Amino acid sequence: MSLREVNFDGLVGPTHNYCGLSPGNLASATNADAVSCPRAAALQGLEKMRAVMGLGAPQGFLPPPLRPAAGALRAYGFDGSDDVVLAAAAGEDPALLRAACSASSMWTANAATVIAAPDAADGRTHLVCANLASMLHRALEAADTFATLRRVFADEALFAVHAPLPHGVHFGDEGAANHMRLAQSHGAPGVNVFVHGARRDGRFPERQSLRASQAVARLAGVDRPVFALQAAQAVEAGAFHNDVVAVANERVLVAHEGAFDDPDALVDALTARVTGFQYLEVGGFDLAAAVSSYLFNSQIITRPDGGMTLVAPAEARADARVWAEVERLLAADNPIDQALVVDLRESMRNGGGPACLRLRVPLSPAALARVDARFLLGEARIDALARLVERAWPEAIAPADLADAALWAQARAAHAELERLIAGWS
Ligand code: SUG
Repeated sequence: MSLREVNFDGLVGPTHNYCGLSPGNLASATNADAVSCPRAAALQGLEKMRAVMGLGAPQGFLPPPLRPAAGALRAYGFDGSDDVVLAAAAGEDPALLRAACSASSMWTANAATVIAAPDAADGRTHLVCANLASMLHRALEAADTFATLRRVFADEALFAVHAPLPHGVHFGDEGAANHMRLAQSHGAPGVNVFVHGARRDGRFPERQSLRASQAVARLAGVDRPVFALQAAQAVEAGAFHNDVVAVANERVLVAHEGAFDDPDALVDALTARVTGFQYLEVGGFDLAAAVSSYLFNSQIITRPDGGMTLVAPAEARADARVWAEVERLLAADNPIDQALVVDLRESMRNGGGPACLRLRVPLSPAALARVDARFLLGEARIDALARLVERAWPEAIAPADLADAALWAQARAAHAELERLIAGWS
């Protein structure tokens, strides 16, 4: 089957802010209470989409849900108009208000786990919406993301969009950030690797549970899924998702030597099942540098000429030891022969690099033709989104602004304008 990988990036929403909401995510904790720049954040994301598109990869996007999520707060007993609800939450439960203001849906690697059609029992592309149960602000995303995915992938003959797993306290699921598809090429049948945590009493929560990964594999009917435990020291170093320490593309897996609890077992399983499998282990720097540089959160894009480009965050380029390892990789005998550096500083300061910002969906030409075309991008649409962001997104937000009705009104207006723009593309 001929499949192309389409990247669906999250458009950064107008309320992007730094509230330190994610324990175990060191960037989020370090930048707690800093002033954010939503306009710059969204523009940086759009330029990254443009850069990836420039490599010949089809690009889509997922729009942000309306934030603050006044509607979600009603379930907790707040009543009245949206502004009354938000003002009451600001007074009575400021942490809940902050969660309801988060723009964290931008990190679409956590929107769902995607199982490619050739790997699913019924031959459809499966998207299992993540419940993101371990963090309140992220759990609030799940219902909106489910609705968005159903909108974009509406054709049930080709797509199966699954609801978030219920009872997330037992089935914590963080989506594609903990899933890797290894295959000789995008179109070949793949081996699906699900990386998970465990209850190991460390300092930080282990956000992906094995049971959730097993459930996702069952829902899509994955043949012989591989389950791999994250190394405890990786979680303790701040690898709250596997995509902070490992990245795969087609037959290549690039990982820090400290990423997995049992790397040999994983490499043996993949060597046995993926034609031409190459494990590119990186060990020239420690896990702390892996987490601060986010090298492994690079995207690896297969170009039309068959070579692969590493789309790396500027923070990786800025670390001499890390970049020396990149140069070694580029020079070595493997398909990655080019690096492209992108500036995602605003997202990075909340722990979200290039790969966090995109959901990969491998699609046949027939399936791509059935994706809602309003969510597929070309240069002109990126330009139009950038113009809207320049006009309507706040320039800066300090955490105290999240309780300001003027910001809520600006965010609502920006969201409405975005929806109008998208509607005009139909
Ligand atoms: O879930 N940060 C996100 C970052 C997600 C990155 N995704 C991947 N690794 N795929 C998180 O921790 C910070 C929000 C705040 O602190 O305001 C946040 O949610």
